[in-house]
Amino acid sequence: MRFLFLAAASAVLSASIDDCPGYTASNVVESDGKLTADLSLAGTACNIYGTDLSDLKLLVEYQTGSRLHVKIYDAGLQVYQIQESVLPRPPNPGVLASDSAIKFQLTEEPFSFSISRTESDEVLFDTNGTKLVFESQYVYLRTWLPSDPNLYGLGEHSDSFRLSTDNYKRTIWNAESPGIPRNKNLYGSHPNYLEHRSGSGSHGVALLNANGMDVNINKTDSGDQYLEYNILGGVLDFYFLAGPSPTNVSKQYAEVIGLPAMMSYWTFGFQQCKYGWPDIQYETDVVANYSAANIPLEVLWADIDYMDKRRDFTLDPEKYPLDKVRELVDDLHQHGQKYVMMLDPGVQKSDSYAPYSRGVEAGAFIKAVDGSLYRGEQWAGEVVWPDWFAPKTQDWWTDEILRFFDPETGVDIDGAWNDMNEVSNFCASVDCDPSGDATKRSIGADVPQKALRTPRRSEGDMKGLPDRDLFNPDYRIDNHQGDLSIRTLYTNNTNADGTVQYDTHNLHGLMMITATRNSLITRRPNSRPFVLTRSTFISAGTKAAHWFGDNTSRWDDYRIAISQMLAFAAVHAMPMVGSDVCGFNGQAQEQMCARWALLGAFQPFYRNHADISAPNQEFYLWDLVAQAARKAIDARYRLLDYIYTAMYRAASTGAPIVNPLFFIYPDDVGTFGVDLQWFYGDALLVSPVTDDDGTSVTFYLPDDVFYDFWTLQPVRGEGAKVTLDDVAFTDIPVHIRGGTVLPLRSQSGNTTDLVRQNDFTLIVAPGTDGRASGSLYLDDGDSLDVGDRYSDISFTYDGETLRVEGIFGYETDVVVESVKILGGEEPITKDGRWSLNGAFEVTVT
Ligand SMILES: *[C@@H]1O[C@H](CO)[C@@H](O)[C@H](O)[C@H]1NC(C)=O
Ligand SMILES: *[C@@H]1O[C@H](CO)[C@@H](O)[C@H](O)[C@H]1NC(C)=O
Ligand SMILES: *[C@@H]1O[C@H](CO)[C@@H](O)[C@H](O)[C@H]1NC(C)=O
Ligand SMILES: *[C@@H]1O[C@H](CO)[C@@H](O)[C@H](O)[C@H]1NC(C)=O
Ligand SMILES: *[C@@H]1O[C@H](CO)[C@@H](O)[C@H](O)[C@H]1NC(C)=O
Ligand SMILES: *[C@@H]1O[C@H](CO)[C@@H](O)[C@H](O)[C@H]1NC(C)=O
Ligand SMILES: CC(=O)N[C@H]1CO[C@H](CO)[C@@H](O)[C@@H]1O
Repeated sequence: MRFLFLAAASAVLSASIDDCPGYTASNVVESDGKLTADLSLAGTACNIYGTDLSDLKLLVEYQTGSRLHVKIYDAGLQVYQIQESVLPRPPNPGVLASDSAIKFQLTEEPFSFSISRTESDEVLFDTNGTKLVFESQYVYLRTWLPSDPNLYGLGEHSDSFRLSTDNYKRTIWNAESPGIPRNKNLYGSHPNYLEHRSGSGSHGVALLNANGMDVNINKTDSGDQYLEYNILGGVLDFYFLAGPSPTNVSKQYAEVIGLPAMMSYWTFGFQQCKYGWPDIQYETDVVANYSAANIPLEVLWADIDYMDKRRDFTLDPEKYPLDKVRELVDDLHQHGQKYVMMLDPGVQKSDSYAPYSRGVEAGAFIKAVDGSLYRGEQWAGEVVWPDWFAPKTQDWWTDEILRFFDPETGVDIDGAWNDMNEVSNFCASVDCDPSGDATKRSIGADVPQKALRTPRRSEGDMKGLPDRDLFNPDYRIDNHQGDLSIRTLYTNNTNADGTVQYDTHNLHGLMMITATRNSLITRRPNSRPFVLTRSTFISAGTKAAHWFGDNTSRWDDYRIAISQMLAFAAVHAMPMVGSDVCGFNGQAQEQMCARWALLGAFQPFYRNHADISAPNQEFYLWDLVAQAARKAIDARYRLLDYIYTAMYRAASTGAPIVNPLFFIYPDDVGTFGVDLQWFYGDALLVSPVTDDDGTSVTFYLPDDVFYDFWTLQPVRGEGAKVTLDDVAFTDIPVHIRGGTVLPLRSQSGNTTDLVRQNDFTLIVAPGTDGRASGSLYLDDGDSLDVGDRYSDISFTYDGETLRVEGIFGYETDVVVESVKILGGEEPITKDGRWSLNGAFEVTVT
């Protein structure tokens, strides 16, 4: 029977899901704010992709007035659940069901449930008419959706920001993904989405599940729209978020998974990297050439080039000798600049390599079934990987970081970059001999044998069901690498805590950045750690920044970087994101690089980076690009405190640092599909030229008053598209939204340290009602805990008087030297010297 299914066409398979028995709910117990029930298999097991579990539990908790927790799990508590140590669950304050904005409704037989708005009965999530399938290696649930819904999220992907809703598959499984292929799984796993509806607003659905999955968004033959989860295991741990505004959903999601980490002021500076810089002298020249070109460089990055034989915690003795590296880092620090270096998870397996020997002693590496170390191939050749679940791994990692990055004797870095942490394994088949000749290997040719794991431990510890095929589960997710274990750790590996990679694969990147972040805090206890990661999972924003991986120097990747930024920052609670400016792979072309230098300046994380096989693309190499970069960085730096304030809001409330247009105009249907424009913060509308080599741009301007950021001239938006022609390659259209107050540094500077010393100009951009408001957050820019040494200042303008008030805990000599009220041909300017250590008012008539 099972064999038949496997051999049959997929049409037969999907029909068979309909033949599954589903579940019946019983023993329903409802108390204030809570509901529990037993779910039992309602008929003969269908065992399509594993064994049906006969007894499940349902738990429903009204956690807050706008958050409902719904969990379906096995009665025996054997099925894997994400460790609390990796992803702490939110506290449950608990409210009465009657006090909740959304409600849960149960149908006992056949079991189904719906989530709807309490006030309007509008249904948000509904599994009626479809059957839950809960098997040892396959979990299936379908919800009905409105026709052509506005769905966002389910990252990481390189598809449109507003997801396609017809025949669309989002596969979620962290994988090495050169070229960031479209319609495929990439480096990060975030199985949450936001749905927005015209009139009634937004809600969120977060699924805390780490297993590989396909989420299909599609229509039935009769045109009914649905979203369905096809998951390789784990439990259904849902959080339904009521919104009703899109921003409410972002904040509610951050409440569930944790607020984003606050970033240091300097991390918003412009950064340069390149894989393939030949030696330390060359890096020194890059810094000098930026300076000579008068393009501010804040951070210099070191890719694996610095390493001796591409091993972590080593320097190439000839190309990157310690004294020369220390000299460069000292010089950077003296000029207020920073240095960040790469650390990969693959540790070279060699007895003469001390970090390896110390790791072995600490029991820090993943072991194969026979107790030997599990081996693979990475940059350093034959490698082993840290088992982040092992009790001494963190201490070993911290110790290596403290040794190598010792400020007195080593390289005094300012941040760490974690790459290849999906993890990426160059071994592409089970026949791979990592110690052998890499060139003889075929890619993905061999299918591993079935590998059953025998039960070895007590029941009820939520560490994973026994007797599963951890290599080739019968349900195949659409992983672009092929089988689950291809080019990564074998999924049948057991972690130190007894869980298996099959269940925890997607956590590796998150666990590595958590460990790195902890180590950096040990190293500089008073500074905010800066970690950049390629691989992510739910809550990675609480630890690190992220760039969108190995894209390509082409216009399409320039465009898609906008969608990726919006999804991460607004839907996945990861504010500090950006693409490799000018593209990673391939040859950057001058005009595109100029446009990208401008676009990148309005993304939170701003770094130019290229592959070893790509020609150099430092901004100073072309006059046109240098000119664009100077203009872009000048504007970015004058806006630094404005975006730093937005970062603070993200870190303290979960409000997005950049906003999709519909977050600001949720009732304007014209904004729902916009993914080539965005709000940088919540006041600046960025509308770059996006056509290949184009000089004109047609973009959406909502029905509101705007002001050109560059000329300060008013522009009335009409809820329609407008076209700008002859946009030079050194220009990017940016508009200030009416109704806002922008705190701008009056002048830029060569480094963010210098920017911080400059006074402010307040730009007041009255809305259609003549009023405006804004805010400014100030602190020392770097302390991990600022205590009460911060200022959170609000600006309100009523048409006559600008009131400046709030909390003034950060003492500063910097003043407001000018207030500009926009609206007329020329702004009305009032100059003065208003201290930012207390409240004041400015009346402009
Ligand atoms: C489920 O769907 C059936 C068929 O459309 C309908 O009769 C029934 O009322 C629905 N139940 C709920 C709880 O929505
Ligand atoms: C969408 O539905 C069609 C028709 O049933 C089916 O052929 C296709 O495979 C489905 N696609 C996805 C991604 O589920
Ligand atoms: C949604 O956001 C608005 C505006 O910030 C706020 O007033 C309201 O309390 C929020 N609602 C919920 C349920 O969080
Ligand atoms: C720096 O500029 C000099 C002078 O233009 C040039 O010869 C050199 O190649 C540049 N070096 C780098 C690393 O860009
Ligand atoms: C720093 O900025 C000033 C302008 O403020 C400029 O004249 C100077 O050349 C810059 N110095 C460097 C090293 O870039
Ligand atoms: C995983 O499966 C492979 C292929 O069957 C096998 O060689 C290996 O020993 C298994 N590893 C573990 C840890 O079970
Ligand atoms: C689409 C594209 O250009 N993909 C390329 C990305 O880079 C890898 C190398 O890392 C190439 O193999 C792809 O062809």
